[in-house]
Amino acid sequence: MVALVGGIGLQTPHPKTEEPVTVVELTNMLMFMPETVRIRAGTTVEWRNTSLLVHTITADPDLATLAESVQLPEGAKSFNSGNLDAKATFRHTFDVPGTYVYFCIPHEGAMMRGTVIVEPIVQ
Ligand SMILES: [Cu+2]
Repeated sequence: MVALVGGIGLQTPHPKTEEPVTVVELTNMLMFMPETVRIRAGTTVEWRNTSLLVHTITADPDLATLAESVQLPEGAKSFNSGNLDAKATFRHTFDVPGTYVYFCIPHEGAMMRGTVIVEPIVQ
């Protein structure tokens, strides 16, 4: 026999966010999960450090040792989260369409990289 505990749970209402947010996790495996996300221009990616390690989200060629660690569409500004401790989050809104490759400064040698593909807004 299965005992049901708690009865009817209260549903937490969905907060109405002004824009959709795409979540990427920073993992103990030195990977961004998912490694590639596809979003619409003008929307935001939120990175969550669910690992015990310090990571960064870095799309700045000046901070990279390897040229292939960063790719920015023409006209897009570079960005860098700085050190993200365990449980910390970082958000970036992507306005310029194109393909962004970013990396993690402490784990650049381990090729900890992610890709954001930003689709143009279609009317
Ligand atoms: Cu890292």
